[in-house]
Amino acid sequence: MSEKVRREMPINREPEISKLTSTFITEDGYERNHCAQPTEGQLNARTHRVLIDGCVRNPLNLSITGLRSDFLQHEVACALQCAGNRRHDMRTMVRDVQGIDWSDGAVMNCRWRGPLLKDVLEKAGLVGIENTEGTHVAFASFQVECQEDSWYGASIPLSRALDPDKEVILALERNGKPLSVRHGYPVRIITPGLAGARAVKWLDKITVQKEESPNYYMQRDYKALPPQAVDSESAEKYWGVTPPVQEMPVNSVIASPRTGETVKRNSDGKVACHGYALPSGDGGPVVRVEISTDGGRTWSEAEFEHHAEEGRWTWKFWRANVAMAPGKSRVIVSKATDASGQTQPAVPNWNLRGVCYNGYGEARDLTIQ
Ligand SMILES: Nc1nc2c(c(=O)[nH]1)N[C@H]1C(S)=C(S)[C@@H](COP(=O)(O)O)O[C@H]1N2
Ligand SMILES: [Mo]
Repeated sequence: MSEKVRREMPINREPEISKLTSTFITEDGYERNHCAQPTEGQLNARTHRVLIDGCVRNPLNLSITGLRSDFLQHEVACALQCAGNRRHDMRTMVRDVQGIDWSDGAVMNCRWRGPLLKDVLEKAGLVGIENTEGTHVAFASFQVECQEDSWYGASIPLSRALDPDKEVILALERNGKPLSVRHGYPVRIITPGLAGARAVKWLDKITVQKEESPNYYMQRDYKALPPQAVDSESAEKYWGVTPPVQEMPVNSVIASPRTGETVKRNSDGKVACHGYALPSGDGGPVVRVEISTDGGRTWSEAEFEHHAEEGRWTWKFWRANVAMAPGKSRVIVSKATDASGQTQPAVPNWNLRGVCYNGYGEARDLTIQ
């Protein structure tokens, strides 16, 4: 199978799962855009500025050189995933949903580097605002008009932005190199543990404010609506009362074998499987992955591959050899648990936009030989 381009314009693509899980640090990552990508010529690291405004004492107008040289550079390894990752499973396992039909590849595990958002906000100095629940730090990109709004924006609670342990950064580099245009050049937000939608690319402005970002993608998208919202019309009254997706749930996926495959057992009568597992928002790292071949009645524990870059925000790669008798229509499922005790449900609640699907990882319809 080749990589899948989900929508050409704007570009939305995910790598093929075997390629994605062939390296712990992802070079070729998925791309999710609600607008056309800015052109190379449009963005220029020498002239680009990030404005810091809102409830701050000294509004700042920061250059990329300034972001690099006036602040300590912080590196964080984390998974960045679209909240719509695995939407295909919610659509096929539960009920139809609205949104791009992502398989398991709308996630990448990278090293990101740049100043901590906290340090930038402290330089601007907060004023006239209390660090209460509703207080947010909003991110905006005005580079290209989006499909549903004229700009792209998102926000996170101020408390998260100010907490150095949450490692929210203005990323200038990915995997040791300056960002590419497709992943946010010259600067993007990285919010470990949170939905990719909050990691605003081509960042122009950061605003400390008393409410969430008013942007469409914060208010009318990326929300796990209650099951009573079954179509666009019935969803209307729930958008305003449903919180935006922030922390992502614990998850795991079986990268091999894949649904529909014919698998030859090893000489010891076992089937080799492997995949990735992701921690819940702040609950990482993943501490256990279990595999079942009898629909979840009994489980055996998978082994982790260890990597120098692994940490509380990264994915983990797991492997298992499971005993299976030859036969058709066989199923293998995986279940991850993280350090906070969060564990995957067999099937999560359905929601109209198909966000945050974290049912058991599944390989169905296997022929075992
Ligand atoms: N400016 C801007 N930032 C954006 C988006 C966008 O469309 N425009 N998409 C968001 C979404 S929904 C996701 S999942 C991630 C995807 O990041 P990537 O394209 O680098 O994989 O970027 C986020 N930041
Ligand atoms: Mo996304």
